[in-house]
Amino acid sequence: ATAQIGVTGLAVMGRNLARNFARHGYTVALHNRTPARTKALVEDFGHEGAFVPAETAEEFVAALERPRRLMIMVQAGAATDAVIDEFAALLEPGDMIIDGGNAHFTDTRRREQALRGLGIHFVGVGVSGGEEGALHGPSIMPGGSVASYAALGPMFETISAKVDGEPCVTHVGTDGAGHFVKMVHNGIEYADMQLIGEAYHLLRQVGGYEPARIAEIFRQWNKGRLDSYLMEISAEVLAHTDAATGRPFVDVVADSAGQKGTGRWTVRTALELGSPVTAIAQATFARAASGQRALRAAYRELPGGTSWDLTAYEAERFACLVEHALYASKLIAYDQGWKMILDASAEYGWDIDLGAIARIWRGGCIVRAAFLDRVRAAYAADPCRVTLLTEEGFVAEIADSQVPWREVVATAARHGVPVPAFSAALSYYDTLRTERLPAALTQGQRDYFGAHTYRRTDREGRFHTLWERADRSETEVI
Ligand code: NBP
Repeated sequence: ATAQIGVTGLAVMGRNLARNFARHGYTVALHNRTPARTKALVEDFGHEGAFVPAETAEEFVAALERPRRLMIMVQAGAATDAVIDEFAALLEPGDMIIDGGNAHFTDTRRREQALRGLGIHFVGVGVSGGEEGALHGPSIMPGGSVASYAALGPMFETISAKVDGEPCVTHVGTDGAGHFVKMVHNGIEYADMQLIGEAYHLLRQVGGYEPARIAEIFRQWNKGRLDSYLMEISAEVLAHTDAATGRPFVDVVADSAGQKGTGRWTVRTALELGSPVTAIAQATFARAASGQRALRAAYRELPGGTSWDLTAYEAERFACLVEHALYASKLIAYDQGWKMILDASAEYGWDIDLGAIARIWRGGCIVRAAFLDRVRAAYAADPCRVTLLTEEGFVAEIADSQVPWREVVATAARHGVPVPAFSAALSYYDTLRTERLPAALTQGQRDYFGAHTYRRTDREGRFHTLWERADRSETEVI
C-alpha cells in the first residue's frame, strides 16, 4: 500500500481533485465504476504525479496506506450510499470515508452515525469552486470528527485555495456541518447573483443604459467595496456580444433561470430552522418565477408602473444609488446566511466559527469577495455577534446607504421593475429594526380564531381572550 489518499468517482470533480492531490506530491489511488475513466485519467495526466490505478474495489482499498483515506466523488444521493456500502465492507476501524459530493447534510449525519458504529470516520466535505476550483484550489468545508480532521486537515490545506498565504479550509464542525455550510454558501450565491441581476435590470430599465455600459459600471464597482468574483464575471457576461446576431449576449439568452437544487435545500432547511433568509428565498423563487412561461405570458397583459426618461445626470446619480442598494442588500443576504449557520450550529451542537467561514470563502468559491476579509475581522473581534450589522464599519456604511437603498426600491416600484431580493433585504432590515411589529396583531388573530393564546408585554404567563363573550374577558392559561 503506497497511496496516501484514494479517489473513487473520476468524473470532472473527482478527476480534478485527484490531479490536485497528485500535483502536490501525494500518491493517489484511483477508482471508478467504469474503468475507462480511470484509464483515461492515467493516460492523459499520469505525468502530473504518482497515481495508482485500481480496477476493482478490493485493489483500490489494498492500495491505500492505513488508516485509509478514501474519497468519494460520485453523484450525490443513492449512488453515494451504494458506494459507501460497497467500501465500508472492505474497510477497518480507524479508516476514513470522505464524501466530497454535494450531499444533503441530513444524509451526511445519517451516514456518519451509521459508520461511526463500525469505527469508520465518515467525513462529509463541502467542496466549492466547481471543476476549476477542484484542480487549482477549492474552498474546502470538512465536517466529521476532530480526529479525522487531524489526519485530513494538512492534506486539504495543501490542495485548497490560498488567500494571503492562508488556506481556504477549516474544520467546520462535526458530522454534517461541512455540507450544511456548503449548502448555505450556495444559497448565498443565489442571493448575490439575483441582487446583481436586479442591479443590472434597474440600470437598464430605469437608467436606460445598454449592457456594454453596465459592464463598465460593474467593472468600476468591482474596484471598490463590491469587489467580488460574481461582480467580475457579471461584467464579462454583459460585455459579451453574440457572434451569430451581433447583439448583446444577454439579449439572446432565454430569460428562464435553471437550478440544481441547493438554493431550494437552503430555503427548505431555513423554514425548518425558523431562519428568515428572505433574500435567499426571493432569489430562489425568482428563478422559479422566471421559468413560469404560461403565467408570465398571462401577466404580460396587465398594467405596469409609470416610467419616464432620466437625463444623463439623473441616470448617473441613479447608478450611484444602485451601488448603495446593491451593497446594503448584499450585506443583508450574507448576514441572513451567517445567522442561518448560527441557528443550525446551536440546533446540531456544531459550534461553528463564523469568522473561519468568512476566511475560507475568500478564495476557491463562487462567493469569494473582498468584503469577506472585513467579515472575518468582525467575527474575530466578537465571535458571539448575532449580526454583522452592528460592527462599527458596517454600521457606518448602512447609515450612509440606507436612504439611497430606499430610494432605489421606491423607484423600482414606481417604474414597475421587479426587485424581489433588494426589497426583501430592505424589509428584513426594517423588520429587525422595528420596535413593535404587527406580530402582536397576528397573535391576536390567532387567539381569536384558534385560541392559540398570547403573551403580554406587562406580565408573565400565557393568556386567552374569551372573544365570544360580550365582555371579552381574559383568562390566564396554566
Ligand atoms: P457526477 O455527479 O456527474 O457523477 C458521475 C460519477 O458518479 C461518475 O464517476 C459515475 O461513475 C459515478 N456514479 C454514478 Br452516476 N452512479 C454510481 C454508482 N451507482 N456507483 C458508483 N459510481 C457511480 O460527477 P461530478 O460532476 O464530477 O460531481 C461529483 C460530485 O461532486 C457530485 O456529488 C456533485 O454534486 C459534486 N460537485 C460537483 C461540482 C461540479 O461543478 N460539477 C461542484 C461541486 C460539487 P461512471 O463513470 O461509472 O458513470
